[in-house]
Amino acid sequence: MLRLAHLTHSSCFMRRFFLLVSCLASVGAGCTSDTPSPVVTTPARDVQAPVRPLGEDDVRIDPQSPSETVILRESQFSKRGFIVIHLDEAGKPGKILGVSDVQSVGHHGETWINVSPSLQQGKTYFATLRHDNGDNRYDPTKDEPVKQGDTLVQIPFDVVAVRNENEVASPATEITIKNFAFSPDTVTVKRGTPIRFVNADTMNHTATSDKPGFDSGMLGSGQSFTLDTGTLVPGPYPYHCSPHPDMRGTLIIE
Ligand SMILES: [Cu+2]
Repeated sequence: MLRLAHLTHSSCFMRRFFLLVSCLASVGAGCTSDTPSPVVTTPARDVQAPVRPLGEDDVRIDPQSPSETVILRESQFSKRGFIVIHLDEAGKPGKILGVSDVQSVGHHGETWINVSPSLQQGKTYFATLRHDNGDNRYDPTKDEPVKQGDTLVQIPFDVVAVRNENEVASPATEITIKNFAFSPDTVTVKRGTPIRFVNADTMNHTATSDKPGFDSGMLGSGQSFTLDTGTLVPGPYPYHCSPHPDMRGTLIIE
């Protein structure tokens, strides 16, 4: 009897203890001691970092891959302006590597900015903003740097490994060469997705980009060539077969 009473008391104490813990765990969720709320366990992987709200003049940039193109996730302008990409110099925006086209007022989705020299893995860069003086041309002596209060808007970003896990995991996309044609003749892939050209014809063919980009070399019947698109700047790549220039296709790297 005594032992049972002790147990009951003890489990009551434990219940209160867990209630307290669950209250502490859900601070901000409106838990009070009067209304015990169910304990909800959220797997850590589902917890997402809070997204910084976009300011009225602002850009959002994910970590970038080493390449000649900075891909901004989104941006916003209260006046027409430019996005400027800088080298990091002692923790501040330094030498300019690239400038966007003039950006209209309002919100913009993905924006690409070519930079030179290209982004290097392990380095930090900055994006800053300028408001255009009205001539639609970037001129650092005339276009005012954008500030928030007294502080310059400057967004740092890192350059990380060439590919993330998802890109490594993505299977090769296959393009078949048959009856003097590329099939499918237009393919869009994320940069980093391998493209495999398979010559299923009896003739020799190539897959050769019109502008500098890629060239399979001559592929005999049954041979294949795998293109590493991680080395290509995003954009459209019209291509052809060298011996049969009427054979045409387009590869679009996102
Ligand atoms: Cu051909």
